[in-house]
Amino acid sequence: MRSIDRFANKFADKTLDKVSGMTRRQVLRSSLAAGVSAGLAALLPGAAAAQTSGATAGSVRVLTNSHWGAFEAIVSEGRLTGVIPFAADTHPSPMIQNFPALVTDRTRIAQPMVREGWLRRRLDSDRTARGSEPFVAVGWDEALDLVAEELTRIRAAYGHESVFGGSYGWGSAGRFHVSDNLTNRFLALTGGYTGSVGNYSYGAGMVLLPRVLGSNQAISGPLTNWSVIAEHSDLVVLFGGAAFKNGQISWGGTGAHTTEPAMRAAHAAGVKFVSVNPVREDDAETVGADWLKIRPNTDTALMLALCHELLSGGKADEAFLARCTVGWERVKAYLTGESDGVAKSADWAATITQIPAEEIRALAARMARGRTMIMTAWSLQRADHGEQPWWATILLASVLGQIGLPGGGFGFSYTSTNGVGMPVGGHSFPSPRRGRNPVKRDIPVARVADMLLQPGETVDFNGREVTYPEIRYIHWAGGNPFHHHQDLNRLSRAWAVPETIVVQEPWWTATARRADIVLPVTTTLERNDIGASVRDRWVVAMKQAIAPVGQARNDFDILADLAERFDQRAAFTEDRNEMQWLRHIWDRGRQRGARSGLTMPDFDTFWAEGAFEVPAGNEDFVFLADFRADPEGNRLRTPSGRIELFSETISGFGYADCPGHPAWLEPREWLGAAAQTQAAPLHLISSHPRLRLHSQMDNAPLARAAKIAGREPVMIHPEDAAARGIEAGEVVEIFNARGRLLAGATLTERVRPGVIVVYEGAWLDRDPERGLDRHGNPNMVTADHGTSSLTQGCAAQSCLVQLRRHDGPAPPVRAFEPPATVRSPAP
Ligand SMILES: Nc1nc2c(c(=O)[nH]1)N[C@H]1C(S)=C(S)[C@@H](COP(=O)(O)OP(=O)(O)OC[C@H]3O[C@@H](n4cnc5c(=O)[nH]c(N)nc54)[C@H](O)[C@@H]3O)O[C@H]1N2
Ligand SMILES: Nc1nc2c(c(=O)[nH]1)N[C@H]1C(S)=C(S)[C@@H](COP(=O)(O)OP(=O)(O)OC[C@H]3O[C@@H](n4cnc5c(=O)[nH]c(N)nc54)[C@H](O)[C@@H]3O)O[C@H]1N2
Ligand SMILES: [Mo]
Repeated sequence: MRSIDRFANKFADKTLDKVSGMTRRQVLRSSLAAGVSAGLAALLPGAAAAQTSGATAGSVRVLTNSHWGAFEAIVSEGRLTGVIPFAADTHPSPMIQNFPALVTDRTRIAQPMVREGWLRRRLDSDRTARGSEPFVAVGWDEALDLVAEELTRIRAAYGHESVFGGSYGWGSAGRFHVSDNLTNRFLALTGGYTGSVGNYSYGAGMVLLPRVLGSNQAISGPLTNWSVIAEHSDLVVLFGGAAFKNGQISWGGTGAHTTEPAMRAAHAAGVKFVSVNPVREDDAETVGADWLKIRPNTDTALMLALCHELLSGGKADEAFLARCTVGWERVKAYLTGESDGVAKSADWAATITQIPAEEIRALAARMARGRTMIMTAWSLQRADHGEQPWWATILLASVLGQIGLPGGGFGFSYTSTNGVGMPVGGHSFPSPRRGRNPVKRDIPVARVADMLLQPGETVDFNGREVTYPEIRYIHWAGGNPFHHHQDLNRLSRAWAVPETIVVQEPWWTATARRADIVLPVTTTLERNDIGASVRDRWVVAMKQAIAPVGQARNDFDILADLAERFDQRAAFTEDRNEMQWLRHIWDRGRQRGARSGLTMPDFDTFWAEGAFEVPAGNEDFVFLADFRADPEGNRLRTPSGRIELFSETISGFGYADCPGHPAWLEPREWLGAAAQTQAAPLHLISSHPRLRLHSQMDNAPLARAAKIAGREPVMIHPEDAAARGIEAGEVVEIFNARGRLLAGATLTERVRPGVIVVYEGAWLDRDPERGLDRHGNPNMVTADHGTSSLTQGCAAQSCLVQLRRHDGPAPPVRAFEPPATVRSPAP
């Protein structure tokens, strides 16, 4: 590897030095002293190996990348024995230490498998037995023949749209082995499929923002840099922050973790933080944030009241509003109550948010006093009417009038994923194309169960209507819907609809267990790839470290063999093997880079060196500065060319659940709904997990060590626990009309009374008779409906439940026990 000095210099990110006034080394030392970083150790020669078990004489180190961070895999006699964080990463995620146990865990799928009932009886098999029947191990040729036969039969009988290839999910890092792209590519080449659009992360936001701001730059960046925030912001108001836990991860690969050091540096530079959150995240404490413990799902009311306070106090920036926005007069009439008879005052919002009116007034005054940056998390829009808190964020920033000024304005991703607000520029690498899909029938991604259960029905979506096709075949690769989708009892009913379900997976996840044909896939350590993310400055040569485990194969090779059965191999592979694809991807990325003035080495040099550091981009970048300076010359791509506080387009759709301007609309489920809270008096928040990525790595040591009584922890306020006679460490049951789950109680004053938190992603261990998950997946109780007719996003965060102690012996958890396999189908 490279020497410490070279790294210290290279990673001497001017940003941090400028804001902290410290040298790079001091920054590293101080964060280490604060106990947050193992990174400095990794920069010191020898120290890295010493702190990592498994490095022995004769072992080799192989650099690779992952969603959790880049690392060197230590390989000894063909086995992965340890992991060393990438030397340039000062804040590596502890999760990378999971890999040695994870790749050979007993939950790996050893070879292709077919559900016994399906193999024996095909169409007459009991489809509700998916997930409980044993599997029959088969050879690769037999498995792929079965897949090809089924696809052909079903397409011939019901048409190509009866094949669902929506296949949503995070898969693994790397530009080449992108499982859902490759699946779509195969299905498109062989006739087409019903696909999906959008995502679960910010499905409501990504449909709304193009109409309000003309693009999704406020999510995907570039956003105002942290260095600018550190220098110019007086105050950062975090709606749904700060959660360093989420900054551990970035889709596509993470060379260096920057969120936490950037926020710490801003704090050190004197920026003040306010965290509006039903949960006191300890990371907010790290940056000294004041905590406003808002009632869940009520941020829109708070934001409207802040606007009302600014307006009534003469602090609304009328000049900015007139020059850069449209619709202010209509919104003003709504804020004052002229249009609906209700003034959106601090007193009004206090009863909704349960934040005292004087605190709301004080916050409004504080925001107007200096330069204020508003950061709103993705989680806020993963709720009923999820577009409203985002639109209200833009309204509030517009009323403050600091959009486009250094350190002012807003942004949506700062605390939701790594690398946001860091100067990165000039590089992007293609993946194999999905190809042209002859079937033009995409559903909003989070409406998958509706589609399966309601074929022929029509749903509103972003000004058009989507009619659900009748699905007979599902092909899923790189996602785990039996973790990620809402109301898993309902999804179980929907999952019994298709005739055949094929899943490509490395591990026996809940979804793999519920397939008819299971095709085992390699992990990133068992193949070659290029790790790159637009949010990260490191492009990493991800070199194969170990041989495929069991009979696992790459998604690419599986799908190429399937394509061959349709005479499409050459079209699928473009006559390239893995390394030829990597060379092609690199060359294309290099050409793109050249167009934006970036000089990159040739592929062989990159591969030999192991990593390429993209130079820092413009570190003084301020989001919407050009637009503010000249709104006419730099029009936004909205109908008016300005920020649409009122949208004629959205208003024209006539959706009752999404009017033409930001508005407070009661969620279907929230703590202010007296009729509901009798049976379900607690609001369940299912945030993203600290010790895993969704369901990935739940089967690994870190997450498993954090279980309570073998189950996913639930955070409960001591008052709520006492009222139910619950003590720490006990097994509790969380339930509502949709379903139930068992979890392990932790008592903490970090949650607001009336709120409980269960992280998403525990591997499902469902008892079908009782509609109960024994292990603690919160999607057993979340509601499965769209955010609104406009956006149809995932609304998991609007969920009321009840809680009680589980009396008597708790059932054992079998989530990590592979399903039974039988040798051959019984006669
Ligand atoms: N209640 C609740 N539910 C939520 C959320 C929430 O906040 N609350 N958040 C939602 C959000 S934002 C998201 S993004 C989703 C995430 O949902 P998913 O993306 O479905 O979650 P993962 O667990 O990352 O699933 C990825 C799967 O891909 C597999 N995999 C990894 N690498 C490969 C590969 O190379 N090939 C193949 N074939 N498979 C591979 C992994 O083993 C894993 O099973 O969850 C959503 N669900
Ligand atoms: N470690 C880890 N990091 C991840 C992921 C992971 O699975 N694990 N997943 C990645 C993905 S796919 C995504 S989409 C992002 C998700 O990023 P986010 O959506 O931002 O993450 P969450 O953890 O769901 O929620 C963030 C914060 O919002 C708060 N919150 C919830 N409801 C409300 C509310 O009504 N009002 C207010 N004010 N706050 C609320 C929660 O308490 C939490 O502190 O994270 C990414 N990063
Ligand atoms: Mo996400």
